[in-house]
Amino acid sequence: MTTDDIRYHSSHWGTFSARHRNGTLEITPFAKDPDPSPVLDNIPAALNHPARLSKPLIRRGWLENGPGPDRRRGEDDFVEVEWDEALDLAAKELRRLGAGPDQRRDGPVAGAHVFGGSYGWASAGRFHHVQSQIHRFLNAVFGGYVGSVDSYSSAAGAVILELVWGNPLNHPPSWREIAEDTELLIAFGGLALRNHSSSPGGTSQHVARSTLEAAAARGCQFVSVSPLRDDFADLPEVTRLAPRPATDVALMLGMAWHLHASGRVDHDYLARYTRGYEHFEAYLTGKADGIAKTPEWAAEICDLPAGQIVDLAERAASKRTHITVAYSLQRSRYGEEPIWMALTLAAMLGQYPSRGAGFSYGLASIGNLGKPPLDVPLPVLPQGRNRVDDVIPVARIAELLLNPGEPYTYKGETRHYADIRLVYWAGGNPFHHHQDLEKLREGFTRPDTVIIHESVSTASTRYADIIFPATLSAEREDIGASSRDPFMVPMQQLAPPRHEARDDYAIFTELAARLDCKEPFTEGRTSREWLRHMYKPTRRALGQRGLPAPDFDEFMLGEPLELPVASAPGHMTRFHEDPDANPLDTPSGKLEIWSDIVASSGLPGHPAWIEPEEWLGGELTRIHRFQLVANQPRGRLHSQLDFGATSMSLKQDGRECARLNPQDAARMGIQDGDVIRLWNQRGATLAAARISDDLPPCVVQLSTGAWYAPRDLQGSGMTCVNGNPNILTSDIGASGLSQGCAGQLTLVSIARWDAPLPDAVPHEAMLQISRRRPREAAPGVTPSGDA
Ligand SMILES: Nc1nc2c(c(=O)[nH]1)N[C@H]1C(S)=C(S)[C@@H](COP(=O)(O)OP(=O)(O)OC[C@H]3O[C@@H](n4cnc5c(=O)[nH]c(N)nc54)[C@H](O)[C@@H]3O)O[C@H]1N2
Ligand SMILES: Nc1nc2c(c(=O)[nH]1)N[C@H]1C(S)=C(S)[C@@H](COP(=O)(O)OP(=O)(O)OC[C@H]3O[C@@H](n4cnc5c(=O)[nH]c(N)nc54)[C@H](O)[C@@H]3O)O[C@H]1N2
Ligand SMILES: [Mo]
Repeated sequence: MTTDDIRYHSSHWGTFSARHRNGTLEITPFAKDPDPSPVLDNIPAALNHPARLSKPLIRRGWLENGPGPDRRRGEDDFVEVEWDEALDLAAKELRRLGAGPDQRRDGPVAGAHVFGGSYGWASAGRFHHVQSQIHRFLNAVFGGYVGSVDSYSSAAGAVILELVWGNPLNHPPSWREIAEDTELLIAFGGLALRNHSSSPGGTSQHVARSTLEAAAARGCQFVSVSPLRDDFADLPEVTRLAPRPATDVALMLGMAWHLHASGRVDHDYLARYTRGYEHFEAYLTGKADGIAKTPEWAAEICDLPAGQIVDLAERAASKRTHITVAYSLQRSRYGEEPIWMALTLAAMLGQYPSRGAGFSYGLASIGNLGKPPLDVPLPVLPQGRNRVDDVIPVARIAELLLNPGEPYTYKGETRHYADIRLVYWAGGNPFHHHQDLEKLREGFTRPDTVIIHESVSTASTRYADIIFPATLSAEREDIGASSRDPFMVPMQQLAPPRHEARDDYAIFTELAARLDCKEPFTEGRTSREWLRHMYKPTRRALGQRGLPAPDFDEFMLGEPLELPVASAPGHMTRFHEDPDANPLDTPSGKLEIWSDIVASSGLPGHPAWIEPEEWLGGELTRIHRFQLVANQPRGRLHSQLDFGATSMSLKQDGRECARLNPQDAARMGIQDGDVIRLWNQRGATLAAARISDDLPPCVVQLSTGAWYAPRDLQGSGMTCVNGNPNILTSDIGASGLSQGCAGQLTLVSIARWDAPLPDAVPHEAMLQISRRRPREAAPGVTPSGDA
């Protein structure tokens, strides 16, 4: 590549161009992006970072003793081996577990003992998207795998909405309506611009800021309901309410009671479009349980003045109001309830059929959701057929590994956990994303073998037996596109693969060949041939619409290509026009304020306030008095590129920072910059204190994403020295209905750390890697790196 050679690429947090200058990669955000994300600046450090994995690694205990459950997994060192040896050993193990061409016939499926749910965000790019790759591979060689459903992003919310509203993806919000028509936007969980930075598959235009500014200029008012001030942009006309975390349902019930008591409920709307309001009304008024959900009742729970609750209800009733709920509210115990209650509140207001009014889910969380859908198909890599009819709700991973055969409930059914012998993970970081990491550690001792593909030595690689070093997206070419983003990006290769890293596709191809399954996996195509093939449907559709439709080679050498968007009215609009002709995809075809399925799952059949175990109004505050908010990090996407410039600039000595309120800090003698210990019954973590008025007393915020580095510290027990909050969070399901991730909120204690301070563990020191001694080499294999 010459110094002036500018190339395009895409990431989940933005489209960009890049060129090499003076030995570094210089990144320029896409010119048509009005508000690029600072997270882009994490990319340059990644290419040559010492945390990059350079050769395949095998865990010593596995290499010496073979597969099997092993408590040393996570403690052991790793031996560097040559590619051929690693691939041979992996293929031999996959074969032992049943992989091979026989799995393509009918009959029992070996994949029933393979967990391939492999949750994670991977990278942008339609072909190298490694979740698609791993599923295709496991289908090809094992006939299938135990998968996962829902996501850590949205599980309780997705499950409840599917039952009472229809699939939320069919009812996307619209930035345009907010810019043009909304008069009052009430955002539960706020609408954090930092979160808008990322959308799965990539985003070429960050539009939240300009949309909110346009709405504000038109006179739209905003209410941000959130414990953090910076969960909403600094605009005029923002009312900020900070109820106790996890009490939004009570707040909404107080508003609903006021609407009821003041005759502001739109009964015509309820009769025409909804089902079961009478059950809810009996609960609201106390006819059912003797407790009227008055603003005063709500005020006690939320710790907000009742007058503010009444005022919010009045404002909502007198303006064209849009209620949006962030995903964060459902990543919580009984996380179904705030989502369902917000939908119910919007229905009671009855303005839903008006443009810009009504309800939306996730507008604050995934920026592309509010953009119009595309009018052409995008390139897709087919995943093949999974013959194993067994999935876990994604956040049950530790339970799955610990409790084979045990029952659990999901969506009103009882199911049983599979017996997993092989865990194969690529494109995710479970020791980032899961809760109660000490429990997950225990779970990972159980399988016979754990295989991971990674480009860097994340915490999860430490719990593997075989680690294959993968390329970064920047080291390969691909097509970047996402279903609601208007640009398709030629992802041009920015750098050659580092060390011996290989593309996931190349790794799977080599394994498939050793298992006599190469043809079904590759269909005879190279990566480039796949890209060319996958590009065809999009090109054809562009041509049919008379739009510019460059051929594949032209596209790959060109600039991001603008795609047409669909203008047909959304399903909710059609439903409101004629609910009988265009019913919702719910059991009754209506918006369900009462759901028989929910009622049969052990939860109330209508939205309700259910006291969680860990909240600031509960008993447990006698032991742990702070509410930890473990939200998404400002400076990176999850744990990805945590060593990058933006992410590192927000740390102190390589350690994550936690924010707390000045009153709390003063009482505990904590100064800005002191290291604090946060702990509870599950574990402890160290973080650097940042004292801030942006959050209320008794709330502490520590975002996710610091690389988990547990140390058994004297007097503190198992302690993450890097500041990962998931050693503290609980992995209990949101409820027996959804079993969703409830990791957002946890009760913790806090104190200044006065003992000798252990250093944070640098990213490149997560694994203990040994060069192999010559006598250890397998027969016929040349030992590596022992010169
Ligand atoms: N307490 C708490 N926990 C949470 C959350 C919370 O709010 N609170 N949020 C949850 C949410 S919403 C989510 S989505 C999850 C996110 O959890 P994850 O999606 O697991 O997190 P990432 O850090 O994005 O992990 C992606 C991994 O894939 C690797 N990778 C990227 N590209 C490639 C590739 O091409 N090939 C291979 N082989 N590997 C690749 C990266 O290096 C990285 O390690 O975390 C969840 N965890
Ligand atoms: N920069 C950046 N952006 C991201 C991501 C990232 O890792 N980094 N991750 C992306 C992903 S995968 C997802 S799923 C989305 C997630 O999107 P969200 O789930 O919406 O994001 P969070 O930051 O976890 O939470 C948003 C805010 O909700 C508030 N909150 C927490 N609990 C409560 C509560 O009980 N009541 C109220 N009213 N507010 C509460 C917190 O103050 C928090 O800052 O973000 C995406 N965007
Ligand atoms: Mo997410």
